[in-house]
Amino acid sequence: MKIYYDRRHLFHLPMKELDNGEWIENPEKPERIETIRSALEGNGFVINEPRDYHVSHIFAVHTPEYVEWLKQKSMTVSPKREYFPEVFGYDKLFDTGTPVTTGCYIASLAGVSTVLNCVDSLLEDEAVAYALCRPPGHHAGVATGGGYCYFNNAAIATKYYQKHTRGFVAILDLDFHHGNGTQEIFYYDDTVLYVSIHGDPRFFYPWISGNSWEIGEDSGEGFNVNFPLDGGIEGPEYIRTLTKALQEINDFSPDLLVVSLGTDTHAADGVGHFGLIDSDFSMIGKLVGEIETPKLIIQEGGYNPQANAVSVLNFIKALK
Ligand code: OKP
Ligand code: ZN
Repeated sequence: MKIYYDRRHLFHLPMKELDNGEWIENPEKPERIETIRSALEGNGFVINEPRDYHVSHIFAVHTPEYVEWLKQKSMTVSPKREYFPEVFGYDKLFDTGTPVTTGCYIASLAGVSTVLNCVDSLLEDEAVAYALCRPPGHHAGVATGGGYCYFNNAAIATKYYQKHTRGFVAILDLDFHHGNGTQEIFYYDDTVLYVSIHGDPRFFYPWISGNSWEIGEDSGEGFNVNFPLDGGIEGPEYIRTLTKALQEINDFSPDLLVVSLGTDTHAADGVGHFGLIDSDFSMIGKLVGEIETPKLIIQEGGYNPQANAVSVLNFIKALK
């Protein structure tokens, strides 16, 4: 088990989010990752610092125009301010929770390095790797950022792995929110299976995607599987759904399993709306661990720092 963490995530300090007409404190805070780091260290796990990777690995997923736009905006915004989209479409952010900050580009780039280092460790025969990164990634699309995400870590890791192996990859997205970005990126792709369990988009962010009838298109048809669930569901229903999701993954028989691990499914999370408790994450880790492929676990959401620490620790300890 290899864990990678890059402290440059600390450079990204979003302050506020326009939520339903109100300015709220942006929940995507450094602390949500720092508590996980100390819990892992306190339990004897070794945390590794990644090496840097060239930005071109990102171009396998995101357009150079988008990456360059983010870099330029991030480098010109004042450290005391943050930039919100003014004209949607011109500005390449699709919501008002994902400002450009002075540190967002460098932090996102460092996050990509954590996942690529994880992939390299798996290519060198490690069985499991965990990328303890922020900001999260699964809402970022080919040419858009949103949902606190700028670069799609799971997608970039998948493309990097495939560049080296031509292998088949299953992505299991366990964040409370549907990973619209990851779905978009692989929607026409039959070499990547995307499976997600999330709050029903009729009631929850990101609203635009995550329905069960979104199954992929053209050669990608059948390689996108969504399990939307009602708010408030608890362990037993979640585990029943997870069992179905894992069956889909087993049928696909991937060479690599990527888990987008959002811990905002915990009952104590203020952004997600499920009712999972600490011990549910042990069960989830145990069941995911039964998939017999190398595994890359990527941190996505999770906004209660204390709940994050316990959830991730329980998940990681139960993974075999
Ligand atoms: C990111 B991730 C609800 C506001 C929601 C954005 C939530 C992004 C979640 N009124 N703001 O998937 O954890
Ligand atoms: Zn989420």
